[in-house]
Amino acid sequence: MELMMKIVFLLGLPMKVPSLPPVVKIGAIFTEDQRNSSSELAFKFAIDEINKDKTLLPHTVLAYDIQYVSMNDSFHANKKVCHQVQFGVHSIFGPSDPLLGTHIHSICDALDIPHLEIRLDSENDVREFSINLHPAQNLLSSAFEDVMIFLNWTRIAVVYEDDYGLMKLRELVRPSRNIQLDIHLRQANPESYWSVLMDIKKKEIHNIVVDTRASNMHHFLKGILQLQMNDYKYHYLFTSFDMETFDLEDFKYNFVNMTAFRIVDIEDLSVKEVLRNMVKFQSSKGTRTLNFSYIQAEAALMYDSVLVFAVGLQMLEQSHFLKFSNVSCDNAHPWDGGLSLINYINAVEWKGLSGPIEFKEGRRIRFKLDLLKLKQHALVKVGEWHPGSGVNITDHDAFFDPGVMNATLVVTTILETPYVMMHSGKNFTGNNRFYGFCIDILERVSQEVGFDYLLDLVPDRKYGAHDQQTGSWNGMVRQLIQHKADLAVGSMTINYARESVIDFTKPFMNLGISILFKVSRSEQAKLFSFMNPLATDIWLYVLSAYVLVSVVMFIVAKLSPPEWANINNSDVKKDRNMENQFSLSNSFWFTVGTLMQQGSDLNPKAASTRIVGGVWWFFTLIIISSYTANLAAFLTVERMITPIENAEDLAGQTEIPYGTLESGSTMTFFRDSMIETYKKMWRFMENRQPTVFMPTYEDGIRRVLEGNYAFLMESTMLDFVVQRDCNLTQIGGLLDSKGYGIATPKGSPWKDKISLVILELQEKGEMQMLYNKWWRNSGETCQRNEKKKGSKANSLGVDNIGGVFVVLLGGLCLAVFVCILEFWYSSTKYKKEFSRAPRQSVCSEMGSELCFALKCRGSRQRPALRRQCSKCLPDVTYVPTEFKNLSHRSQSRAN
Ligand code: CWD
Repeated sequence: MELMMKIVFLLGLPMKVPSLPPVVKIGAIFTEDQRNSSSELAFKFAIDEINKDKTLLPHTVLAYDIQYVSMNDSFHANKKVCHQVQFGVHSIFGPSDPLLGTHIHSICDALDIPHLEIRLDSENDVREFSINLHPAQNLLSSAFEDVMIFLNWTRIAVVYEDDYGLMKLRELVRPSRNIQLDIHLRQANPESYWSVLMDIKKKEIHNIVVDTRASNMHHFLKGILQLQMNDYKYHYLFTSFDMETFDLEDFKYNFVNMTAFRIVDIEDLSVKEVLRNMVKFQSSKGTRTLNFSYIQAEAALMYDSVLVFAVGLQMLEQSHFLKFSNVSCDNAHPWDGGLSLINYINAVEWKGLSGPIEFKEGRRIRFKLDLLKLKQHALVKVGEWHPGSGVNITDHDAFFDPGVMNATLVVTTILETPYVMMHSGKNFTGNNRFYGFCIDILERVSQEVGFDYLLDLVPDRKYGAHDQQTGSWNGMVRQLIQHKADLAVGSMTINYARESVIDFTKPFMNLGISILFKVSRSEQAKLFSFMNPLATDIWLYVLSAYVLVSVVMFIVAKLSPPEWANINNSDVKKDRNMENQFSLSNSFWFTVGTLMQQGSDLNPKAASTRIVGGVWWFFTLIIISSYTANLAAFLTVERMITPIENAEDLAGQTEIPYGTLESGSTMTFFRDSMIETYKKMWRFMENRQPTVFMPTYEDGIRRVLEGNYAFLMESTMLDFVVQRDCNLTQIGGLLDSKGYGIATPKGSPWKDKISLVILELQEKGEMQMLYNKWWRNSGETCQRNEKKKGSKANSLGVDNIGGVFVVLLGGLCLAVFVCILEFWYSSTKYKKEFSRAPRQSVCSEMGSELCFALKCRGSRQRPALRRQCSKCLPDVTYVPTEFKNLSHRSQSRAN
């Protein structure tokens, strides 16, 4: 039916001859407190407008009857409505009171009289004869929820005034919504606002949803002022659509956050036009409830409801005949024209003072809410909310732009050289007491972002650690969580646990944990420290090379013919008594002489022996020069005895206790680590008595200097102390990697602004300049440390000089090969000379030669060329077996 009406209307096809009575009567119910209110005015003005308009209902005049009822007096309200019904009204308007509205609706429903309402209906059920212009409660709840999601609210207080207020907000506070909210519900009235607000303040809840009567709003606002809950930390979300009508002058300059929706866009030109006419109308009636700049939502809805009724009538006029309403409460007989009228009103699509209007089953499904935020000059529109499309924020800075707030922030800090230090003496007061790297950064940041600050030391002198037993935090983290400070500045490490309860800016410094230890004593000079330049295995290899080369020299020399010289210096062919200078002892003497760079009288003559000599000389050259160079390094470098080299060494021993700063991120790093070595270290630290956790890092350094203690500390600080105290040193590298940041309470509007400045300072190099100022540009730097750092001498091992052994072996192989060639050449030549000599292979000849050399040990006479072995065996000429026969024959021939 409804659809059919719409289609007929749109096509402009009348179903039957249109006709409206010349006077259409309507009734309105207002509560006593609405007498002469803007709503009543808007009602009358709307009727006046419609009656004057010659296009809307040209042949019909609207006549109205207004009745006033007391709040909660449903009996008289019902009686008055019945009276209006008797009078023949075609519809009833109002009241806006939810409870009275329900009673009156039941009469309209029973008599089929259209009921045009402007109240927030907490019921979601369909009401057949009701057209409600107020946005439905479930849609409003979605709007508030979207804003809370946008604002990242996690903990809120809801202040409502009467039970109906709670019913109104029940969608909002219902669990299992899209957001996880910690909600504190508080019912309040003007007498209890103060105590309720005080309670909220004590609980440190900063996000508050306020649902109070418009008439009591000024009491509530007064309470906020009295309790000084009017700074930027607090955010109030009002459910009223009329925040623009309240005096917020006292709140504009304290940066308190106040947010609300409005349903009337007073900047809209058509709204302004209607308002102007309404004000003129009001003047003609002699009342002064409206001004040109705003109108209450209720009045706007009332105006729109009358217009919607008139448009519905107009639509009905084109297709229906509007019957007289001749019903009465007495016989409860419904009006048969009511259904058509309500259907036509339900089909109206209109743009009124309260924005676009469209209904579905009497409920308003189209409207627009403007999101307002209090800024310094006024409440300004910062976004919109539409059913179905959610919140669209057009001015993010209104919520997160701390730059415009010239606020004074409380900054908590902790003393730690060179980050934050303190001047002593009475001349320094307030912020001037503090100086250091972080104070310089804070000063730059405050200038750029535009805030003043008050620096104060954290009472418990701790950075902040989570107590796993009590679940509470201490130190600067606690100050931020409790909103006792707005910023925490110092060497405050960003870590997972902290980031889940507070916010951090981008890091301004990067670091890791390292080990601080006392510089070890110099190593005592040792009797055999001359051995240090070469590793032990190199010494052994040199010794082996010496033996090998000497033996090879001996063998090669024996086999190599040019090494054999005539004893008598006579003709070699005639005198076969030859000698060889490379006996075994001479060979060893030759190699040791060259190894010691002294030489010997022995000079190799054959190519093979010269090759052996050459590679050996090369070998000794490299070994001796490497040894000499490294010896120089060893003599200039002080050798340190370091019992630990890294964290694993620390973990693997129990003699040297080690610890961290108490309640700092270094301690929690070990406590929460999943790495086995660090877990082990934590178990050690936890159980060690007396405690290894130091209350300040100065105590840690003092204990390190006392000896037998390693302090696990942050590398930036470690650099600082090691540069200044030559007795301290860093052991090993970094165990982790992290950064220092400026901490803020969760959701703080300052975080992003400060992060931007930090990034800017880093990119411009100012951060590095500040670092140099506090770390490097001080005369206290320890020089010895610098010198020691790069000058550590190590024994030369196979990795360094192993190649020379390879060259030596290659040379020896070459020498043996050349020796074989020489021997083969000589042997061939001899056989040609003595053609009668029996044929013998080179190998067996070499074997014989070697055998001869070994048997004769010191002999320098050579059998292969058939020299006599007079010295070896004076009576026997040593001849290899193959030559024996020939030798005998030549001897018998000689005899
Ligand atoms: N902090 C720490 O835990 N160890 C250290 O060596 C130093 Cl110098 C400081 C504190 C840490 N920066 C924190 O924020 O907890």
